[in-house]
Amino acid sequence: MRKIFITGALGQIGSELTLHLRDIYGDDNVIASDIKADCPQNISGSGPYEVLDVRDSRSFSELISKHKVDLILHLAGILSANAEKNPQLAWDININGLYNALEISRNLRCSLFFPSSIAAFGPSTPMDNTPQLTIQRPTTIYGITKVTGELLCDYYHNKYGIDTRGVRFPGLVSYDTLPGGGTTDYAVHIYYEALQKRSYSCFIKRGTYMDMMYMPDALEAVVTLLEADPARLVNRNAYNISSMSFEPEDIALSIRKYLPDFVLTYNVDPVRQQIAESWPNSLDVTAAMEEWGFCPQYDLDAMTKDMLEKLGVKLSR
Ligand code: NAD
Ligand code: AKB
Repeated sequence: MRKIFITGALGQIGSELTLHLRDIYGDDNVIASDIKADCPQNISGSGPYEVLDVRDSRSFSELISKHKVDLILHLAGILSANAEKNPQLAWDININGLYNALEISRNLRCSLFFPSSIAAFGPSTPMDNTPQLTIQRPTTIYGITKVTGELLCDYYHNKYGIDTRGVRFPGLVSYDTLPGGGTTDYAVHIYYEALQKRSYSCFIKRGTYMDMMYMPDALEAVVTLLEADPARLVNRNAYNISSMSFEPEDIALSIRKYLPDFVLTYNVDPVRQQIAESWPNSLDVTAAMEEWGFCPQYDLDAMTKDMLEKLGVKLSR
């Protein structure tokens, strides 16, 4: 059985991925970690939890040895909007944290999963049906750390034979844990405020398309890639994945199918708008489908239905 160590496990992805992986691989085989000392009971009560700053290479390495880990899922990081507020911190955590994870993987012979992002593309990238292999000249510090991460993972695979794998996640929509300071966060906040206030003031401009995916499809994609036959993984570190592309009016229309009085207004944030405009409108996900069977289930309306149901229950507690 695999021994899996997750960094940044209390974030939007990790808080759900930890529990999903514990269901599959066994509670004791999935060690969650985060820089935060306060860990929710559903994570700390169902399996091991360690406090770790991924920049502390000695503690990181000791934990990997202590738990006899063979696979690191490196989720710790600073997302796009927060990264623009403090680019030096974003570089430190996103790059030095990843470097530590890669060096530990080399020294202790672990496999490594690293999530890249649609942010790894930039304004000179073809915007529609963005190819798997294309121009990558991002203009955000977050995107620069993601391209660097993709290349570092390629390097460690080619030079040291480390089994590195990764995807370029689109914006992820979920109801369990709020997103951690990104540009696509509006697509989560809109559901909360639709239920709580029947209105939402959007910081992204009408007509701005970005790729998105519902969290259950993201969790399934990670497991499918981790279990994939390595011989088939040509683009192993940075698969384009996505299941929908929409702009704010599309998600408002979808919400109105269930909440007809929902009102969408705009109060555009220039920083996040500029970031959004530098990212693709829609990705070509053919490589992920062909090389490891990526097969998302949720389109926009299916996601809206499930989000409103599950979030409604959560908010009424
Ligand atoms: P998040 O911001 O919700 O969570 C990140 C976690 O990392 C937080 O719990 C935070 O406490 C932790 N962290 C921050 N600095 C740390 C440090 N120095 N040491 C240890 N932990 C630290 O992010 P997320 O949405 O869960 O994203 C996880 C990864 O997936 C990130 O690399 C992100 O870039 C990538 N990603 C996310 C999305 C998305 O829409 N959620 C999309 C594309 C890529
Ligand atoms: C962000 O908006 O920063 C993230 C991402 C797409 O990487 N959700």
